[in-house]
Amino acid sequence: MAQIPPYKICFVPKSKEEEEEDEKIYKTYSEIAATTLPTTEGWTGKPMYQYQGFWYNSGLHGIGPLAVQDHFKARPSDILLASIPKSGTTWLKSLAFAVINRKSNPPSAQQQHPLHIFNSHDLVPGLEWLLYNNNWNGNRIPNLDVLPSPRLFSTHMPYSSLPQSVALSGSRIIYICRNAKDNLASWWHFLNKVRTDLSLEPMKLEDFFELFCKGMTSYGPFWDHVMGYWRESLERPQNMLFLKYDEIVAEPAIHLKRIAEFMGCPFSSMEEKEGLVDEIIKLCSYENLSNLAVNKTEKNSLGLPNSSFFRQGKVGDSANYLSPEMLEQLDRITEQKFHGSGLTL
Ligand code: PAP
Repeated sequence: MAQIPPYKICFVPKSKEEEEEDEKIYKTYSEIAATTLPTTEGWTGKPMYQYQGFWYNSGLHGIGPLAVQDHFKARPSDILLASIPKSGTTWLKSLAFAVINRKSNPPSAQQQHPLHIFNSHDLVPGLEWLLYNNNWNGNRIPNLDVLPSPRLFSTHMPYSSLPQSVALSGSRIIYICRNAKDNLASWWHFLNKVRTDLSLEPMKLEDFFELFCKGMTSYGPFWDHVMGYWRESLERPQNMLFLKYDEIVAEPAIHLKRIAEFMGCPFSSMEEKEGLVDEIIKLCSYENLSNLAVNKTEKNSLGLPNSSFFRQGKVGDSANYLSPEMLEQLDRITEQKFHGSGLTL
């Protein structure tokens, strides 16, 4: 039987008055979203709304982003794993969790390791789509004070929409991104899996491609999302580590060590000699995680099968689906959008 994910302690019982207050808060956000924000048809069958320049899927994330802005208070020791979906979030969460908890949960623990018991999304909870997501949390604002430091969270929200306390507290952010072509292909497969589960017709690649290029997919525009974090990583490198999926695939050990150092727990030479870096890479590898029972058979709190976060885990797979013209168009847009920024993907 599935175990209870650790983050659930944030939903401690509240008094009737507190519950009513939370309900009121979420009702206000729902009214704001329904009456003042631009909306369009979303791929889950529920509307998407545009908030501060980015699109959110109400069917999946509810009005979580609005609640995060007002209610999440970052601690200086917090570490936030940020990404636009389908950029390697599941992988980054596994790596970061395994690194920071390696003393209490050595990767050699095998079946006892939390990554064998939970999908990484349950170990590093998403702020807006899990903790503050009214679609499933029963309109309760979570109490994140009960979590011990350093707290690990994730978010898909754009940098410009994060609550001010993230920058003011000096908390750290690790951002992962992926080239637009593989990101798009991964998204398209994922959303059609979700649509099939919801008994909706699959979306044609051509239609999704058009939406992606217009920036009208969840958390899009893709390029603005990446650029927001890129700029911040240049401004505040001590607080923001900017990673690329394709580079981690090519040289996992180098990037794992960068992650550990950035998180404030670098590998000692003894740990390196003992092979800990390689052990963590192996534990978090696509091959290992995708074959674990928890990721093959169980669902996450939103009801999505954990298996939907694993498909291929390869670089360049988009070429098997997108036409040469589509690939070229994405390259062209990427070049235009990133021109002069120093960023290439
Ligand atoms: P999310 O933002 O919805 O959590 P995310 O984890 O960012 O999704 O992206 C899923 C992609 O990461 C999938 O890519 P694909 O569709 O091109 O195959 C998934 O296979 C890949 N992925 C998941 N886990 C790993 C891993 N351990 N190593 C490498 N890639 C992985």
